[in-house]
Amino acid sequence: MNDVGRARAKAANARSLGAYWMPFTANRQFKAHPRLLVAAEGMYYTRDDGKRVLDATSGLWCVNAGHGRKEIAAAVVTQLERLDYATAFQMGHPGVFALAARLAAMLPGDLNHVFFANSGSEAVESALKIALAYHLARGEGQRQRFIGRERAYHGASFAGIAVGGIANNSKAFGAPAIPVDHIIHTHDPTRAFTRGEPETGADLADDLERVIALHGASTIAAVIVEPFAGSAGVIVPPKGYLKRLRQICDRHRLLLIFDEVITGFGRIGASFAAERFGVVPDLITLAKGLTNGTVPMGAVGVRSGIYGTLMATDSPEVTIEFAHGYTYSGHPVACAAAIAALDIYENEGLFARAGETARVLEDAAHSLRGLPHVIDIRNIGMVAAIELEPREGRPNERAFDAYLRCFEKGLLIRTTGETIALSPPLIASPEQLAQIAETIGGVLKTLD
Ligand code: PXG
Repeated sequence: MNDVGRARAKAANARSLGAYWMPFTANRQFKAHPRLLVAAEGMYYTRDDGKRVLDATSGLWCVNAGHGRKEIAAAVVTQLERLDYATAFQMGHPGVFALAARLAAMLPGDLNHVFFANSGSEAVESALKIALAYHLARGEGQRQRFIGRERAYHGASFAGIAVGGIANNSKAFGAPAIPVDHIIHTHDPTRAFTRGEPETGADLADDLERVIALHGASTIAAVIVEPFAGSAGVIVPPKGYLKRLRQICDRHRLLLIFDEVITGFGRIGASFAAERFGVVPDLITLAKGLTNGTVPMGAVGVRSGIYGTLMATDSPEVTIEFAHGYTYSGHPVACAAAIAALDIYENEGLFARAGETARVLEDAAHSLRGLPHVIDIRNIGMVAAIELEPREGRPNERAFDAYLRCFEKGLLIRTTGETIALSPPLIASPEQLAQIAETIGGVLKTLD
């Protein structure tokens, strides 16, 4: 193709890609150098040029059982043909009750009730509202403040960015929509290259006491944390940290919300991180792996005492106890997809398998220590992070270059800031995990 031909092709390309405003994407860069995925099966995507791409990110932390699962597709088709939609308000359908019961049985402790939403963001929003409504129903309506943690991601809603701890996600959107404060994060560069949970640092949880003293416990509704921070670069909690947070919340009667949108459904070798860390939260938010990423769905697991309090009202029976919900809460198709996904997880023992394969991923990731630019490697369960030294004056550029070069070489990774985050499907073979590390290692050697 000559220069004119190339210019024409580029212009046509720009026209056809222009209409779509891509989320959390460098739109100009993408549209100049598009990356398109057209199919997926097992551990691999297929690009529009036919090349296969090994998926080291489970899509976006969601396709835990691997791509193209026929059982889910069949369940979705059957459901669409039988009952395509049923209103969630003042009406039910069998699938949503079955799914709620199934999740309640999986959830730890007495988290026996489930509220449905359509994404992680909506699950977080719903959990925060449940916390406020609960305190109001108990006569403590002055408890309105939420405590998040620095470097947390809790979705893109106004409430989510308020409790979240990533300035880049909130700085364009005005003052926080709800009263919030934040405890310090647990990342400590002096513990670089720690395998799994750091031995020391549980006392970082005591920062919650500082924030409580600042505002007064009686004004605080809940504390929300990701058991380990995902999007902000995989920050693994020190041993005992989450138990200590739980104790402090109990002491001050604050609800504890675990945002398990990433950490749930086997990601760290258990149904939920709560189980793995031996800490029962009051509310738990879920999404992503709930349907193996196939159909959007979010959910909130709720302890019996909270649900019971909101139902124990003197108002007439026809009163709506909790004025919140979505047109697509508990959508029949999402429920069918979720039940099929849970069946796969169970039948294939994928959560236990993830616990085993985690060791292989840990070794593969830490084998990159000593390569150019690598300043830290962290891991937990089927998650690993490789943090790179930033280029001087050009933040995030080196990691993004690594992302682009890996994609050229047929590997999909995720980068967040200076960190490469790996979260492969739980079905990954040891050979595929070795391949992931080998490709990244090769790319790191070529990066300036
Ligand atoms: N909570 C957590 C802990 C999440 O990781 C959400 C809530 C929001 O979920 P929805 O479904 O509304 O997107 C998430 C989402 C990344 C990345 O780069 C992670 C997410 C979203 C976008 C990017 O790691 N997680």
